[in-house]
Amino acid sequence: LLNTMGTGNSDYIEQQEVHVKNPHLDSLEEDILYHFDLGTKTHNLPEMFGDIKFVCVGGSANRMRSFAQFMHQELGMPGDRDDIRDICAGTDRYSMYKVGPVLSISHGMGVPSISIMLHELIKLLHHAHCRDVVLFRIGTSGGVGLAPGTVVITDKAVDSFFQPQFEQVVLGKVIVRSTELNKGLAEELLSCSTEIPDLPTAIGNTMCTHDFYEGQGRLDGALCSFSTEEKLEYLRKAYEAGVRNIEMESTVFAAMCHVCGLKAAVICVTLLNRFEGDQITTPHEVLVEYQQRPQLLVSRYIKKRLGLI
Ligand code: R2B
Ligand code: URA
Repeated sequence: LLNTMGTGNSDYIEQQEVHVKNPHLDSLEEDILYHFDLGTKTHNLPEMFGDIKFVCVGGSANRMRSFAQFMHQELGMPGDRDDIRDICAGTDRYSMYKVGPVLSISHGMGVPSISIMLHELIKLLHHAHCRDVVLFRIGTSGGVGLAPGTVVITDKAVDSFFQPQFEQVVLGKVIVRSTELNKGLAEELLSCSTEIPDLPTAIGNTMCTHDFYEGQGRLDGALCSFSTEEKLEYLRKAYEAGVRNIEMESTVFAAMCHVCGLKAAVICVTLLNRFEGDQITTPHEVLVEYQQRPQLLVSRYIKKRLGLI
């Protein structure tokens, strides 16, 4: 890349545009981001979103509102944190909140739900001419051999065969994409975690499945086709392959960010240790506190990057 800014500042050279990888988009006169209730003709996307540097996504709409309110406080933003409005209020598919350079969006559960959101999010960042954006998925997961409440920073996002890839059927054929995440970012997050008291954190592989019950080897679904021994054997194999937690979105998140040149990380707290059980029996207040842990970590990273600490 050429340093066209004429500042001699090497930071500019590293700045990355968001790449959409679709030649057909150029010929669209208008792009309607249907599930966000936003569009290139109805909204001034560069004005609304051009200053975004950090995007945080997570499954639940309420949790992503709480994260936005938390960031409002942490960044010392003016106004009342309770007044932050849902930019996607025109649709109940996803919720979106903007706090200065931070965008917080919900993605629902599972690969199809997050993948629809990511198509529209990546196009939004592209239409808004955002540069140098970092994406985080903050979520919950089942731990594999870790104490409940441990924060796992994903090294590799792997599929149910422990392979670092995401497979998608396109026009009746399987397309395979790499799920490589940014190693430097994971290391930086791990280093931030050591500065926060009482935040047990590990780096490990995250397994992404297409189901919460049988797909994650649970014995407590409406259906179960295997024995307790078979379940434990699978979890042991996962552990040996470096898997430390299981969730339902990481592979497609990593794959889409990788293709589009977005620096990305996955940070999920474990709600239970799957070697010990399947049901989530932890009290509600404890679960709420656990779910704040990835938020604390990402907030610290953002504040450091903004020079606030
Ligand atoms: C973690 O939690 C959800 C299932 O309970 C799912 O979205 C995930 O990845
Ligand atoms: N989310 C998952 O996908 N699995 C768990 O076990 C817990 C949360």
